[in-house]
Amino acid sequence: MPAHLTLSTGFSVLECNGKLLDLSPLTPPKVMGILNVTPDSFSDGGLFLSADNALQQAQQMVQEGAAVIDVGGESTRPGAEAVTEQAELDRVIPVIESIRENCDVIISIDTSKPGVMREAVKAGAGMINDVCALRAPGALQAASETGVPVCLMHMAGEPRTMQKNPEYVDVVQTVKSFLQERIACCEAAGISSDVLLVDPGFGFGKTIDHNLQLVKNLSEFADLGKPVLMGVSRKSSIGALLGRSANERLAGSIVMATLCCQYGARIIRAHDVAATVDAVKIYHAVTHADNMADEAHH
Ligand code: YH5
Repeated sequence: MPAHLTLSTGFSVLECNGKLLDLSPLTPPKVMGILNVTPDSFSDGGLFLSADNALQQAQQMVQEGAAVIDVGGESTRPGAEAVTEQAELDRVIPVIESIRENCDVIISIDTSKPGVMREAVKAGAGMINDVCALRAPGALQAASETGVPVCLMHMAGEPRTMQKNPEYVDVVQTVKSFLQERIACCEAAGISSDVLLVDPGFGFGKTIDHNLQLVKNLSEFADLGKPVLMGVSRKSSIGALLGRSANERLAGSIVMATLCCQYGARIIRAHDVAATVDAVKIYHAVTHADNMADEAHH
């Protein structure tokens, strides 16, 4: 049996602000659909139209099988500039309220700011996805007060500069130790051990080779005893390996996501929800194929 099935079956169902997220190994990995609400995602730029467009995108992703919608108002792409708390609130809060009113889905807030965490959960978010792993001043306290599950992601440096010259002696051990330390900080801050998720942060201060090592050794992160979330969708390492631009990376992203599942990921963060849901279903069917089934039917 693969290690991730024998070692990490402890977690199963997460309570996300009134909605349940079943992560038990008896069900396929879940897909988290990406919903960017940054001005550059919309040609018109108007806030009202943005909220409307965002709801339509969310509804589409829910129809395609997303279990979670990850709403982000601060671009964390390599090279991106920071945004003020008020600007981020203005972008994400109307979108979260609208999704909560219109869709039966768990909403994740992609933020590092304590004020945004608080307001987003009040507005209906059921999970916090923080690429800074609650390192911002006040973030541990804010997340603790909300009580919702938190995804702790590893990032070396900050988005503006993180891809300059990433270096590690051992990327897997460095990232694993970092996540272990953040888990300890969360527990010390009163965050329940069983609401934490971990993510090695594919593409965040890592070279292509670093990213490949993280995928190949993902079961090490599952060994932390928390559900593993992984985001590889359309990322530049996939582009570089294939020589493909962002809109040509679907097949590469799907294979990479499937491998992440094989190595123990329980949630896949993706732009292309329908194709990713197909992948996790096929992964699950093969993984749970019953060798005795033919005989039983005779
Ligand atoms: C993640 O992995 N990623 S934002 C560059 C791209 C394509 C996509 C150059 N938030 C993650 O999606 N949260 C982001 O093409 C995340 N894990 C978690 N937990 C970056 C992104 C992207 C960047």
